Amino acid sequence: MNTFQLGDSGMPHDNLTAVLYKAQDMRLEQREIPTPGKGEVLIQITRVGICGSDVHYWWRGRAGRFVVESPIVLGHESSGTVVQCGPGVQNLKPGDRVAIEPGVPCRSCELCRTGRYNICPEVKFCATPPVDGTLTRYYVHPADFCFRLPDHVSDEEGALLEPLAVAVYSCRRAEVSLGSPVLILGAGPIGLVSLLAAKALGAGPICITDINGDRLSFAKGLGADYAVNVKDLTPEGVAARVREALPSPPTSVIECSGAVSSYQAGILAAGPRGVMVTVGRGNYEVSLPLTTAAAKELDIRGIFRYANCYGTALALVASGQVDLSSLVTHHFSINDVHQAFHTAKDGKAIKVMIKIHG
Ligand code: 572
Ligand code: ZN
Repeated sequence: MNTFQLGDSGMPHDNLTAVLYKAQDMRLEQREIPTPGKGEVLIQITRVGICGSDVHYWWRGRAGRFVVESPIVLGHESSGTVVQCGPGVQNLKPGDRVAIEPGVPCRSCELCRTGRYNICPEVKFCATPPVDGTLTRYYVHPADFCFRLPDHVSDEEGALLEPLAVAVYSCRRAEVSLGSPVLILGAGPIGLVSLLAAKALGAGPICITDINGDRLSFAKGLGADYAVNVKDLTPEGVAARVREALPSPPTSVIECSGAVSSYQAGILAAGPRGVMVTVGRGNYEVSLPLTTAAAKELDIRGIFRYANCYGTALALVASGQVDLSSLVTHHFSINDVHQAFHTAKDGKAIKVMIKIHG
């Protein structure tokens, strides 16, 4: 049954949208409801999670090299219900609930054709300037970047497939595997979903670090074997504590904090022939003990979002191997979007979820 508001034309008319004009200036306003083109679907958005990058754009007007220069709609962790299909859409129909993979590449360059579409130079990613995101009631997206949710997977879980896709990709790139000792640096949302993904892959024992004791307790509750508080520790001190905790040095290190000292600690703690992936973002330039990395033949690998991970993320949730539900600590309606962003910025929440419909 349709729950969206219908105008005289039989189409919905309320398209309340959260538009960021500049740093700390987000306004709720009505926008035209877009029409799906060839291969696209119109989606009634139901849930949008707030990511750290959304908070950066909102509070500072920029994130990394991307700057808010004209009004932009934030939000890239999203799910919704298809309400209209454009010409040629075969895989979806009105009424289907979907998770939205937010990065759409050119599909034709060498990187796209070889499966690394996340680093396609033409990729258009929701809520990365100048591309609008999903904090809106109605949104158009290519149908093949939408993943139909089975009935037992909630819209909230659908939205959380986005950070889980980051974790799936990180675990793949870090070669996390059955019985492998893993170190996760940083117990924010990405560190926590990486923990869940690594556990689902059968890895272990898993050691996680943070400077916040509450986050570490949360991580323990999610199944971390060891939680190390690294506040006031040097990188050498962190590495020593990790090596005391784990029975053998980690073969996979997933850096999710972006702190220089954390990168350094990861290199020092990693086992010989290990892999360290850099998911966290921090300073443009970072000083690293590269000689130590070389001496143990550590592979340091970059991470840029993900490619080909949404299907796996959905399968992990649908099969019950990953339970994301406890990560959402705060809920808000789109009408309270400002309060939602303040809560996300405060740092006490794990994941803030915005309800748009339903
Ligand atoms: O969920 C995807 C995602 N990717 C992030 C950050 C937040 N969420 N990345 C880190 C920052 N880069 S960026 O290129 N940028 C600010 C757009 O430096 C993108 C990937
Ligand atoms: Zn994100």
